[in-house]
Amino acid sequence: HYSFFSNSPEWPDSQRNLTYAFSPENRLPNNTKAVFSRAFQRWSAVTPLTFTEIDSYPYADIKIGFFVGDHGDGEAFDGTLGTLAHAFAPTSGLFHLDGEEEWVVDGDITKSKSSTAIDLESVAVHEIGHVLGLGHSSVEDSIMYPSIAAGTRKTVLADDDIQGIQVLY
Ligand code: TQI
Ligand code: ZN
Ligand code: ZN
Repeated sequence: HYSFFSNSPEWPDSQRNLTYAFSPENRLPNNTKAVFSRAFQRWSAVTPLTFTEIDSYPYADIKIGFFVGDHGDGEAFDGTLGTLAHAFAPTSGLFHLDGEEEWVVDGDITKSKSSTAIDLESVAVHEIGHVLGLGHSSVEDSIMYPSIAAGTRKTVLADDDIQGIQVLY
Protein backbone atom coordinates (compact mmCIF):
# COMPACT_ATOMS: atom_id res chain seq x y z
CA HIS A 1 0.00 0.00 0.00
CA TYR A 2 1.15 3.55 -0.78
CA SER A 3 2.31 6.05 1.84
CA PHE A 4 3.07 9.73 2.16
CA PHE A 5 5.75 11.70 3.98
CA SER A 6 4.74 12.66 7.53
CA ASN A 7 2.12 15.44 7.47
CA SER A 8 1.40 14.52 3.81
CA PRO A 9 3.08 17.53 2.17
CA GLU A 10 1.99 18.28 -1.39
CA TRP A 11 2.48 20.94 -4.04
CA PRO A 12 -0.24 23.57 -3.41
CA ASP A 13 -3.18 24.24 -5.77
CA SER A 14 -1.41 27.43 -6.88
CA GLN A 15 1.63 25.42 -8.00
CA ARG A 16 0.44 22.59 -10.23
CA ASN A 17 2.13 23.61 -13.46
CA LEU A 18 5.60 22.74 -12.29
CA THR A 19 8.88 23.63 -13.94
CA TYR A 20 12.08 21.63 -13.82
CA ALA A 21 15.69 22.35 -14.75
CA PHE A 22 18.97 20.48 -14.88
CA SER A 23 22.02 21.66 -12.97
CA PRO A 24 24.15 23.75 -15.33
CA GLU A 25 27.19 21.93 -13.92
CA ASN A 26 26.06 18.71 -15.62
CA ARG A 27 25.60 19.69 -19.31
CA LEU A 28 23.46 16.62 -20.03
CA PRO A 29 22.97 15.24 -23.54
CA ASN A 30 19.46 15.37 -25.01
CA ASN A 31 18.89 11.63 -24.75
CA THR A 32 19.46 11.86 -20.98
CA LYS A 33 17.05 14.81 -20.68
CA ALA A 34 14.49 12.82 -22.67
CA VAL A 35 14.56 10.07 -20.02
CA PHE A 36 13.39 12.59 -17.40
CA SER A 37 10.72 13.96 -19.76
CA ARG A 38 9.29 10.44 -20.18
CA ALA A 39 9.43 9.85 -16.42
CA PHE A 40 7.48 13.08 -15.73
CA GLN A 41 4.87 12.05 -18.31
CA ARG A 42 4.08 8.90 -16.30
CA TRP A 43 2.86 11.13 -13.46
CA SER A 44 1.27 13.93 -15.52
CA ALA A 45 -0.86 11.29 -17.27
CA VAL A 46 -2.68 10.44 -14.02
CA THR A 47 -2.81 13.84 -12.25
CA PRO A 48 -3.70 17.48 -13.06
CA LEU A 49 0.03 18.28 -12.82
CA THR A 50 2.14 19.45 -15.75
CA PHE A 51 5.94 19.50 -15.99
CA THR A 52 7.85 21.89 -18.23
CA GLU A 53 11.61 22.12 -18.63
CA ILE A 54 13.07 25.61 -18.25
CA ASP A 55 16.66 26.82 -18.56
CA SER A 56 16.86 28.68 -15.27
CA TYR A 57 17.99 26.26 -12.56
CA PRO A 58 17.49 28.75 -9.69
CA TYR A 59 13.88 29.52 -10.76
CA ALA A 60 12.76 25.94 -11.40
CA ASP A 61 10.36 24.23 -8.98
CA ILE A 62 12.19 20.91 -9.44
CA LYS A 63 16.00 20.99 -9.56
CA ILE A 64 17.67 17.92 -11.05
CA GLY A 65 21.37 17.19 -10.87
CA PHE A 66 23.98 14.44 -10.82
CA PHE A 67 26.42 14.87 -7.93
CA VAL A 68 29.35 12.93 -6.47
CA GLY A 69 29.96 12.27 -2.78
CA ASP A 70 29.27 15.15 -0.40
CA HIS A 71 27.35 17.77 -2.38
CA GLY A 72 26.23 20.13 0.33
CA ASP A 73 22.80 18.90 1.52
CA GLY A 74 23.99 16.62 4.32
CA GLU A 75 23.14 13.44 2.34
CA ALA A 76 26.43 12.43 0.69
CA PHE A 77 26.42 9.95 -2.17
CA ASP A 78 28.43 6.76 -1.77
CA GLY A 79 29.83 5.66 -5.15
CA THR A 80 28.68 2.58 -7.04
CA LEU A 81 25.37 1.08 -5.80
CA GLY A 82 24.14 1.77 -2.25
CA THR A 83 22.24 5.03 -2.55
CA LEU A 84 21.40 5.72 -6.19
CA ALA A 85 19.46 8.95 -5.87
CA HIS A 86 17.36 10.96 -3.44
CA ALA A 87 14.60 13.51 -3.53
CA PHE A 88 13.08 15.60 -0.79
CA ALA A 89 9.42 16.03 0.14
CA PRO A 90 7.27 18.85 -1.31
CA THR A 91 7.89 21.64 -1.86
CA SER A 92 11.67 21.31 -1.79
CA GLY A 93 11.91 20.07 -5.38
CA LEU A 94 15.48 18.81 -4.95
CA PHE A 95 16.10 15.67 -7.01
CA HIS A 96 19.70 14.41 -6.95
CA LEU A 97 21.30 11.40 -8.60
CA ASP A 98 24.61 9.74 -7.74
CA GLY A 99 27.00 10.69 -10.53
CA GLU A 100 29.10 7.62 -9.81
CA GLU A 101 26.43 5.09 -10.77
CA GLU A 102 26.64 3.26 -14.07
CA TRP A 103 23.44 4.77 -15.46
CA VAL A 104 21.78 3.05 -18.41
CA VAL A 105 20.08 5.73 -20.50
CA ASP A 106 18.76 4.24 -23.71
CA GLY A 107 20.26 0.79 -23.65
CA ASP A 108 18.29 -2.29 -22.79
CA ILE A 109 19.17 -2.92 -19.14
CA THR A 110 17.96 -6.50 -19.37
CA LYS A 111 20.78 -7.15 -21.87
CA SER A 112 23.47 -5.42 -19.81
CA LYS A 113 26.32 -7.69 -18.71
CA SER A 114 27.26 -5.35 -15.89
CA SER A 115 26.01 -6.27 -12.42
CA THR A 116 26.16 -2.60 -11.40
CA ALA A 117 24.19 -1.02 -14.26
CA ILE A 118 21.08 0.91 -13.14
CA ASP A 119 18.18 1.93 -15.36
CA LEU A 120 17.92 5.74 -15.15
CA GLU A 121 14.27 5.96 -16.17
CA SER A 122 13.17 3.51 -13.45
CA VAL A 123 14.94 5.55 -10.77
CA ALA A 124 13.62 8.82 -12.21
CA VAL A 125 9.97 7.66 -12.07
CA HIS A 126 10.50 6.58 -8.43
CA GLU A 127 12.22 9.82 -7.36
CA ILE A 128 9.57 11.99 -9.03
CA GLY A 129 7.06 10.11 -6.87
CA HIS A 130 9.00 11.38 -3.83
CA VAL A 131 9.24 14.91 -5.30
CA LEU A 132 5.42 14.89 -5.54
CA GLY A 133 4.92 13.59 -2.00
CA LEU A 134 4.73 9.80 -2.14
CA GLY A 135 6.63 7.70 0.37
CA HIS A 136 7.34 4.02 -0.10
CA SER A 137 4.79 1.33 -0.89
CA SER A 138 4.52 -2.24 0.36
CA VAL A 139 3.25 -3.40 -3.07
CA GLU A 140 6.14 -5.14 -4.81
CA ASP A 141 5.09 -4.22 -8.37
CA SER A 142 4.67 -0.55 -7.52
CA ILE A 143 7.11 2.14 -8.62
CA MET A 144 7.34 3.28 -4.99
CA TYR A 145 8.42 -0.14 -3.64
CA PRO A 146 11.79 0.52 -1.94
CA SER A 147 13.89 -1.95 -3.91
CA ILE A 148 14.36 -3.02 -7.50
CA ALA A 149 15.89 -6.26 -8.74
CA ALA A 150 19.29 -5.78 -10.41
CA GLY A 151 19.19 -5.60 -14.18
CA THR A 152 15.49 -4.82 -14.35
CA ARG A 153 13.41 -1.95 -15.58
CA LYS A 154 10.22 -0.68 -13.91
CA THR A 155 8.71 2.45 -15.42
CA VAL A 156 4.96 1.77 -15.56
CA LEU A 157 2.90 3.03 -12.63
CA ALA A 158 1.02 0.33 -10.72
CA ASP A 159 -2.60 0.85 -9.61
CA ASP A 160 -1.21 1.43 -6.11
CA ASP A 161 0.99 4.34 -7.30
CA ILE A 162 -1.95 5.88 -9.18
CA GLN A 163 -4.28 5.55 -6.19
CA GLY A 164 -1.68 7.18 -3.92
CA ILE A 165 -0.90 10.14 -6.18
CA GLN A 166 -4.61 10.72 -6.84
CA VAL A 167 -5.22 11.11 -3.11
CA LEU A 168 -2.74 14.03 -3.15
CA TYR A 169 -3.74 15.58 -6.50
N1 TQI B 1 17.36 6.11 -2.45
C1 TQI B 1 16.36 6.12 -1.49
C2 TQI B 1 14.98 6.22 -2.21
O1 TQI B 1 14.75 7.15 -2.98
C3 TQI B 1 16.48 7.24 -0.49
C4 TQI B 1 15.52 6.98 0.61
C5 TQI B 1 15.63 6.05 1.58
C6 TQI B 1 14.27 7.62 0.82
N2 TQI B 1 14.52 6.11 2.40
C7 TQI B 1 13.70 7.05 1.94
C8 TQI B 1 13.63 8.61 0.15
C9 TQI B 1 12.44 7.46 2.41
C10 TQI B 1 12.37 9.01 0.61
C11 TQI B 1 11.78 8.43 1.74
O2 TQI B 1 14.18 5.37 -1.96
S1 TQI B 1 17.85 4.74 -3.20
C12 TQI B 1 15.31 2.71 -5.49
C13 TQI B 1 14.73 1.34 -5.55
C14 TQI B 1 16.69 4.31 -4.42
C15 TQI B 1 16.17 3.05 -4.47
O3 TQI B 1 19.03 5.16 -3.87
O4 TQI B 1 17.98 3.66 -2.28
C16 TQI B 1 14.98 3.62 -6.45
C17 TQI B 1 16.37 5.22 -5.37
F1 TQI B 1 13.43 1.36 -5.38
F2 TQI B 1 14.96 0.81 -6.72
F3 TQI B 1 15.29 0.58 -4.66
C18 TQI B 1 15.50 4.89 -6.40
CL1 TQI B 1 13.93 3.18 -7.75
ZN1 ZN C 1 21.50 15.60 -2.54
ZN1 ZN D 1 12.37 5.80 -2.51
